[in-house]
Amino acid sequence: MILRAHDVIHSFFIPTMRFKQDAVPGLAIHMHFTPIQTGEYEILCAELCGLGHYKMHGMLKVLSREEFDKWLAAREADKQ
Ligand SMILES: [Cu+2]
Repeated sequence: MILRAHDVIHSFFIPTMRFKQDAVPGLAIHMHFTPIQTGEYEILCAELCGLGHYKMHGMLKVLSREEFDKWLAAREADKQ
C-alpha cells in the first residue's frame, strides 16, 4: 500500500501486527507486509494529529485465497 497525508503527520498503526509507519505530507510512503493469519485487525492512528484523531481508525480484513476470490467475484459482478 501507499501512505499519503494531506494535512499533518499521521501514523498508520496495526497494533496486533506491530506494524507502524508515519504518513508525512508531501511524501508517498510505500509499505509492504505479508499477513500470516486470517482475521480482522484494528487500524489506528498513533500520532496525535488534531481534533479528529479519535475518529481515525478502521479494520483490516485478511481473507483466505478462497474468501478473497469470492469477494472479488462479487465485486466484479456488482460492476456490471
Ligand atoms: Cu491521529
